[in-house]
Amino acid sequence: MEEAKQERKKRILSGIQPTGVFTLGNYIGAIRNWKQMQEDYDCAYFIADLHALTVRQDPAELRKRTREAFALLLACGIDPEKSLVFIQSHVRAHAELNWILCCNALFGDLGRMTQFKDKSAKHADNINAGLFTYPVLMAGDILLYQADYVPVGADQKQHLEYTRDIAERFNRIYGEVFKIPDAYIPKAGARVMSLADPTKKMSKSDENPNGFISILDEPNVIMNKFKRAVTDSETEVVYREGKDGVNNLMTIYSVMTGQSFDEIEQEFRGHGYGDFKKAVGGAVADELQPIRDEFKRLAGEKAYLDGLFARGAETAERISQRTLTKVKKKVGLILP
Ligand code: ATP
Ligand code: LTN
Repeated sequence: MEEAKQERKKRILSGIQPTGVFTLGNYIGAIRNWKQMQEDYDCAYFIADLHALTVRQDPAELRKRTREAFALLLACGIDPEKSLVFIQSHVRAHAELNWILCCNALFGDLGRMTQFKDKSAKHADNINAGLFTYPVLMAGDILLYQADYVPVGADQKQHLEYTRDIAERFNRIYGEVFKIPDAYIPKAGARVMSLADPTKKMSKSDENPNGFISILDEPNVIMNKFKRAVTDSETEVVYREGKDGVNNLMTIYSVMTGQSFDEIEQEFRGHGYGDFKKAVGGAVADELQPIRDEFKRLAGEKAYLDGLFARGAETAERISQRTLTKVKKKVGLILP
């Protein structure tokens, strides 16, 4: 987020939780686009460690994963010379704005969020207040940076609509403070499905490792997971309603190769699923190879990463304080 470019370029902001090694779903639905957007937008990307606390975490493990997630972003091509990259909890304004927004967030609206319903069913022993107000913290993340676009997968669409609603309500009550952001959801790959159950979203917290490709999986592991991917009892590689497994593989292959579904159908006409799965696995393994190599290299660069944490925090602090100061004035808090 270079100051000089702020007038010309639209702002992008997005975050990812440090809840595990990123999956091919995170990569295709979000990070791959984040990388491409760096050229044309003023981008800010962060590790949402405060959001990760909504689910019980082992403290040492969370610290390790947060570091790892930051390095993974860099390995995926997020360039700290082009984009602002930071850790959410390093920037105080996120937690502060969260409180003020929470006092303007309605219980009924939050109870309707599908992610809250899904996660409370999954973690029935820990339905905490943070899980409930998760979308408010997320809205604050976005609004602090006055983002124009928020690139996310389809599962976050409802949270983006919520962000717009709470921003509009706040602006109506207190006067214009927040820019109203738009979700940026990719046309292809917004919802990559599990390889083990193509009716379910691919998720890094899935207990079955055959359901997801981790972006650090070795090529032979990737090939094996694709070989085992659930499809159907037909043999034709075509994109059609009801062929969830094949549709998912075609989507992945299309994003990896840039080919349309028609072109893919032609390429595999007369071949069985076996050849097709091999081709998808190969294309994914090739795309992920440089990421794995770069991640291994970064693992030895502790001081470099620490330096980036500090630099990112400082810039994010400066940008976020501008909005937070306006908000505090509007709601009637005395500035220190
Ligand atoms: P968890 O399993 O811990 O809930 P997650 O894999 O859903 O995590 P998040 O950190 O919640 O990952 O999401 C990071 C980004 O990746 C978000 O923009 C989200 O929309 C996107 N994303 C997550 N899963 C997929 C998927 N299967 N397909 C496409 N995009 C996805
Ligand atoms: N909830 C998001 C992570 C996230 C985020 C954000 C994404 C937290 N704050 C702000 C975009 C903008 C998720 O992917 N589960």
